[in-house]
Amino acid sequence: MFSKILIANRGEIALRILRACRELGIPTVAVHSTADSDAMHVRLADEAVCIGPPASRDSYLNVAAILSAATITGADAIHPGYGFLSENADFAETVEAHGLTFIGPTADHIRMMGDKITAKTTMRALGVPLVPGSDGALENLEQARAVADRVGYPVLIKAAAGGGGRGMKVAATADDLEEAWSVARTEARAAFGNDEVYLEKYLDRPRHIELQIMADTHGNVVHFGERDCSLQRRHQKLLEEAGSPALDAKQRDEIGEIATSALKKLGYRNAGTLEFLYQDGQFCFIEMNTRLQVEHPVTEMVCDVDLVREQIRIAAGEPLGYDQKDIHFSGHAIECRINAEDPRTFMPTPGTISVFHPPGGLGVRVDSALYAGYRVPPYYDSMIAKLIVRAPTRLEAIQRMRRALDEFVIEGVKTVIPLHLKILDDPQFRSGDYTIHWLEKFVAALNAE
Ligand code: MV4
Repeated sequence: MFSKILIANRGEIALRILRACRELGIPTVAVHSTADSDAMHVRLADEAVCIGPPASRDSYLNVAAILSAATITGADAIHPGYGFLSENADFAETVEAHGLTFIGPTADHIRMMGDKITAKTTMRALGVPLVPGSDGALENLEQARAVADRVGYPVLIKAAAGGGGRGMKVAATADDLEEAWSVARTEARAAFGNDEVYLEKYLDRPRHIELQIMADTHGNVVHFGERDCSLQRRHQKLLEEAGSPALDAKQRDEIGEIATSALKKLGYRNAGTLEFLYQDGQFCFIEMNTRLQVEHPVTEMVCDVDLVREQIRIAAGEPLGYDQKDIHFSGHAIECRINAEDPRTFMPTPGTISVFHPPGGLGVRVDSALYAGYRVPPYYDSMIAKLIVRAPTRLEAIQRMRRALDEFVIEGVKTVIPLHLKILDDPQFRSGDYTIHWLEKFVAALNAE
């Protein structure tokens, strides 16, 4: 096992990783920018190193400073959390070249999945179902036209280097294809320095369902079921559930079997998430995330597993020690992301937290690095807390979440708590019948009132 872990992140996820390290008896090193000297992760870690000024590129993305911090403190492993350097293959490679362990997949697998075309080609070869579309990169407009004619309009042109909704263009009909093609290529070149694009049939009302995978270095691969992340606004997830209201245990077992056998053949290691669009009972793989995700707690709650602990054990070479039949799904979990934003305009509202009273009680979990008197800096993500509940059924989880949101007192900054309460009271949300477009329409209707 590791003798000391450096946590290359901030906020609630730095705390989350620190807690797993503590329970494993591993000392921790926090790194922080000058804007985060008073941050909770700095206070709670065994050691802390300042790695640069507020801007992320000078601190949390500063590879040389982070490696120096690891060297001077004698850390032997680095956990990247999510965001920042977590899906940077060069960083993973550099960490390992310095004789340290990167707590995550290999640099090669990060790179492979970072290219969305390679990711799809790989998954196709491994038997994972995909959205109908081009077989690899498109060379020219004529090829795009041929594929679009085959799969039928509307179609989407996506950037190979994109992901998370960046670099996508819809062509509703054949008349729109040329325009979509050139705009997508130009934008991809400007945004990513890579103008490779591919084409997919546009699914008009899918759900976003993702599957949590964990693989050790001894060839054992398991899944911890799915999360439904359809409630998003501008590609920012707001509320996630485990399991999906749209799936039953049989469908979960089927997609889980396909995904785990694919990743076993791939020789994948550590945590990973396969993202699917789910429509008309069909799973269509779109992307794979090679990191721990923000919404991992809902999975932890229904599976009673500590995913960060598993990541650390696997990185240290330990076997999982259990297999798929030992993983059981119990009840339903919901996560509400609490952002310091205006609940109508979604404008960030940095400022000083004057009152902080988190909720508690049975089945309630708060992942947050806030405290009363803390100043939310303007330089980073606006998510200040995650409120997670678990209950025997989905409706009980919804009731518990409403109760917990009512108890939650955060003063000094505006938050999206009022919006969450409205979502939880909506009959269509409560029925579980929603798609990736639901939240956008719900917010527009609220703002029209
Ligand atoms: C799609 C799609 C419809 N059809 N692909 C957006 C984020 C990126 N991960 C993939 N995205 C989409 N890909 C096909 N073939 C619709 C979306 C999409 C979306 C997906 C998941 C969650 C929210 C979304 C919001 C708008 C569009």
